[in-house]
Amino acid sequence: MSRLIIISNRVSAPKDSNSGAQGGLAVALSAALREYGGIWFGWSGETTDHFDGHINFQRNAGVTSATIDLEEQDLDEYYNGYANRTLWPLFHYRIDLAEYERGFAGGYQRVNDRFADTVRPLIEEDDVVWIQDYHMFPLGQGLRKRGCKNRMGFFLHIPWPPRRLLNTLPEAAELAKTMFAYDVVGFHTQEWLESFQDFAEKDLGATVHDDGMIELEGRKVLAIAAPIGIDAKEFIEGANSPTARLAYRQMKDSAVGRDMIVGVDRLDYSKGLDERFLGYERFLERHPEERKEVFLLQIAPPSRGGVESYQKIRTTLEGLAGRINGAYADVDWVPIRYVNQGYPRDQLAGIYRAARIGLVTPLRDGMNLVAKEYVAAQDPEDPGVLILSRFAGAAEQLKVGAVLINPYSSEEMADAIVQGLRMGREERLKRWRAMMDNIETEDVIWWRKRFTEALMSETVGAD
Ligand code: GDG
Repeated sequence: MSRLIIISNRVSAPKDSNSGAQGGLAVALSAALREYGGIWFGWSGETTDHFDGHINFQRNAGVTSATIDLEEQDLDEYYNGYANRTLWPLFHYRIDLAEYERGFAGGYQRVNDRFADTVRPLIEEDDVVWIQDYHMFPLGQGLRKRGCKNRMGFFLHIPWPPRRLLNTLPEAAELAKTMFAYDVVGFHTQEWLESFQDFAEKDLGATVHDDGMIELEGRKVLAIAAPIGIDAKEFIEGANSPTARLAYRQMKDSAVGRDMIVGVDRLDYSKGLDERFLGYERFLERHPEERKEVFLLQIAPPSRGGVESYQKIRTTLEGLAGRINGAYADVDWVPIRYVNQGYPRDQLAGIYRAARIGLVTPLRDGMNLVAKEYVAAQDPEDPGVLILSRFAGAAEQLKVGAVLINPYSSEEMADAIVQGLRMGREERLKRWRAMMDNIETEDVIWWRKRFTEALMSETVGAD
């Protein structure tokens, strides 16, 4: 069996999986590496004065990781620059926040070349290479230039934006062309896949075939939609663990009979946090009878503090939370508990379970795993209600049971909160069951199998 070489910006070793704010990748990919063997390659998170290509190998819980240090300038231009000030906002439809600087583009290419140079010698003839996310678009091309003939796949964890937005990026065409170095490219949803097909066809002149193959200048890539899931079994177990039970009990006690609404998000403008606060404010304003009957717990561990727009969102949210609490709080009640720190996974599961409503309202999100985790953590006898943005990738799968809303409309959000609070047990059960069917079937194992099987199938392969 082929080994798997996974490459991503950061390597999340399994020992880290129970602490702090975690991206959605760690659990899924460690499991894949345990099954196939191989290496997880990426940036160590450390800087060095002078990049020398030194690789640090480690083995934890059955997973081998190989990491390199990068220079300060790399971080400024590649990570804080092109990845998080150019691509992240653009791919989340925020061209108002996207910064187009040649220095960022240059640094991004340089770091991808550094990755290619250092990982190339680790790749053996039969290995299958699977590259993750927007930090690494050109890496496949870099490896091909260095003679790598292996099967190579790429998975994008964020949306692929509509072509009219993508075309604001000066090097849009070059970036999109890098996708043709791969044998398989994957997106979470049909919508992101179609946006890529559209760009490939209209802007690159590629041909989109009915079987999912896209052909450009003699290169064929299979483009698929493969929505990522959660490790449902593990999460349900976690939600029943002693830690989760304790967290549940403590939340219930501190709620003193009030209904809790919960939001859990990295502090990121794509997650629609200000809009969420505004929607909740509208709810309080329109429904005086509900005040003091509910409260909103927003957990938002800070992320990407080195980027200005992230510092700004923090200030905005503090202002909004202060304003709303100032306007409505009483001696025995605070409408918003706004917390800027992360919690261990099991504790989070208990908190999800204690919430009558899960409020997941991104303005745009590749998938959104919190929506799935909230559902999986619920009490099967008395589940809560998921209110979900129609612009989250997860809406494609969870529309069967979630209350879908447009997060830009505070009125829709306010109405949905009332609907959630008043929803009877029978309807909650029906909706929850429908979502659980999907979450349990299309879980993270299903996702990685769907991708790796496509990558290893006979119909694809390097020429
Ligand atoms: C990207 C895409 C896509 C959050 N706070 C705490 C904590 N978290 C965990 C959640 C969840 C994860 O972080 C966040 O995953 P999301 O999917 O919601 O969002 P991104 O980080 O933006 O991830 C996204 C994902 O990649 C996977 O492809 O779904 O669309 O943007 O698992 O639970 N975890 C702990 N404590 C916290 O306080 N332990």
